[in-house]
Amino acid sequence: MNKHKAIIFDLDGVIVDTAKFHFLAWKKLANELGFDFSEEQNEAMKGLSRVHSFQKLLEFGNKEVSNADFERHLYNKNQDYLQRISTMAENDLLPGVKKVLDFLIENQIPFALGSASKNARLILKSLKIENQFAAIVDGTDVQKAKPDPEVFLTASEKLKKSPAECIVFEDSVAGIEAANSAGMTSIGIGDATILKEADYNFLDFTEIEIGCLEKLVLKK
Ligand code: B16
Ligand code: MG
Repeated sequence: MNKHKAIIFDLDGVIVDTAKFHFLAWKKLANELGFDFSEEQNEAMKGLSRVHSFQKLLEFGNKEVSNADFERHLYNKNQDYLQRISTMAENDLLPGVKKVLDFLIENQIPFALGSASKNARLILKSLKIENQFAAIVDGTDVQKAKPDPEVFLTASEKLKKSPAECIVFEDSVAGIEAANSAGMTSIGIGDATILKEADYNFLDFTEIEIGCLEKLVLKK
């Protein structure tokens, strides 16, 4: 039996700093619709699906749009976002991520992606790491978005690990809630005062010592 647990990585805000581009694209759309959108409001949208994010944005702005406009704005927002990330390459991995991935590969510790993004595979390709994942579960694979645990439970099934054997790295409140309700170990990447429901917190991957990671992934 394998002596290691498995890791599930969120994508946006954990592996790569696309969270800031989502924010800028939503802010541009909010401004076009006649209201502003703050970084604080953005925290509540992180990790949510594209559709849920736009519904939340409209709530913040106290706006309603027709179904046709809803689809049109979503399409345009995604085009804007894709334009912003079009130059993404290998060196855009967030600091410390490569060191952690290399350690997992060297030690044959399985890892998967558990992201709400429908652009996840494209982004992993740009970063040239898509072949390193034992499983990829993204916004195109699930019915229920975070904070529902479906994305992480599907990843654990693909990894052939029980939820208790999975450790999730997440930067969003919705994602930490999803990991916790899946019965997994949750690790918050970012502001610990925001991700206060996480089992462990780190500002970023440079803060994670390999020795500490070794202990976390070893089955008791
Ligand atoms: P897309 P993650 C999430 O990715 C983002 O955190 C969230 O802000 C975004 O709305 C969602 O993906 C959908 O992204 O528009 O690319 O399908 O953090 O779960 O990797
Ligand atoms: Mg994220």
